Amino acid sequence: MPDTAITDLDALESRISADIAAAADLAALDAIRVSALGKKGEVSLKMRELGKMSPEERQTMGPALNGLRDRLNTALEARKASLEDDALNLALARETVDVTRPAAHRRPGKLHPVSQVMEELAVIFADMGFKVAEGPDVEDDFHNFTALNFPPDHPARDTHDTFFMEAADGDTPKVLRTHTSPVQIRTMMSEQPPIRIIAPGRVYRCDWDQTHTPMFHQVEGLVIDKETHMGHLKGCLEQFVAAFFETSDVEARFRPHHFPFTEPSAEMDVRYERVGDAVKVGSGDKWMEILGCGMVHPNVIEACGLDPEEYQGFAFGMGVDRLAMLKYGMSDLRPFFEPDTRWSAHYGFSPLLQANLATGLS
Ligand code: 2U9
Repeated sequence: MPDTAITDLDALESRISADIAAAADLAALDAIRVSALGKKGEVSLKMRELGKMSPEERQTMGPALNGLRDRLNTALEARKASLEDDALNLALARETVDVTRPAAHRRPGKLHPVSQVMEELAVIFADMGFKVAEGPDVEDDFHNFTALNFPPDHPARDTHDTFFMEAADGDTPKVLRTHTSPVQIRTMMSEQPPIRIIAPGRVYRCDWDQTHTPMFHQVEGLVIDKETHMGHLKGCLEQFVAAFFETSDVEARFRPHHFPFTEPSAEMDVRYERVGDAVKVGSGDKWMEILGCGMVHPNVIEACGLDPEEYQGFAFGMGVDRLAMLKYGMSDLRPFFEPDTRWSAHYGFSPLLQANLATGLS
């Protein structure tokens, strides 16, 4: 009798082991565990019969059944670990990232018009040999005012225009830069001419109404060399306007003006007409002020440690927000500084298209 019973157990073990090996997934494997070792499983039922056996039978069948249960548990654990490995490998294979795939165009972000115009300006001036220079937003009085030939009582230093910062103990008082000109001062003090730079960036003035925001964007330019004159300034700025407004007929006029840091100083107007919301430069009967400029004041050259008898130069400055509004037909400045995604979807630019002079700026 025990011999037949042992043969039955061998057959049972072979069948269940084969089922375990063939289990396709964790759910199927668990079903096999329950049908073999669960409360009413085949092996459990056989163990329950031990109580009805004679002591001799029990002596053979007890260890045989215990051994069978242990081996099945081991086989179940091993198969479970292997199925979990397979599932993980499958997930990892599915989740691989193909870095060569083009970006999905479902909801691409947009480049802000100010960033777009900044890039266009960098491309245009790089073509004329200018480098981009940057400096801190928090400046000291010397770099923001004194070195730029602002007299001590100049109205621009007034608290109404300038954000003054509280100085830390023992530190020199600081201001939020009111223009990017301190970047050019720093460059002149640290580099030898010839210098050709543009300084794009944020500037701050205590002014807040329909056409002014307390932070706005400027690009200024500076050329310092021997024998630089107004003809260079005029040629450079006319070439810039032609490239920026993508036209070959720029008609410019220079009106005398005053800045502390340039002498002589001028404002540059260009002939234009309105076409829809945007402006067309080169035709029409209106004049539009585009930028300020001039020959760098000898006092500024001297304040930076250079000899004004040996070096001269020209400089210019313009508001980037206004340039963006003119070129891309935006009549309101306020949305520039608001997180409205409908506005940026409409007026924004593709971040994947780089401005360049060969195939077009925008
Ligand atoms: C150095 C020497 C000279 C920078 C210049 C202007 C003229 C100018 C305004 C335009 C509109 C600022 O954004 S705006 O309000 N700027 O008209 N800026 S010349 O002259 C410099 C700068 C640095 C060392």
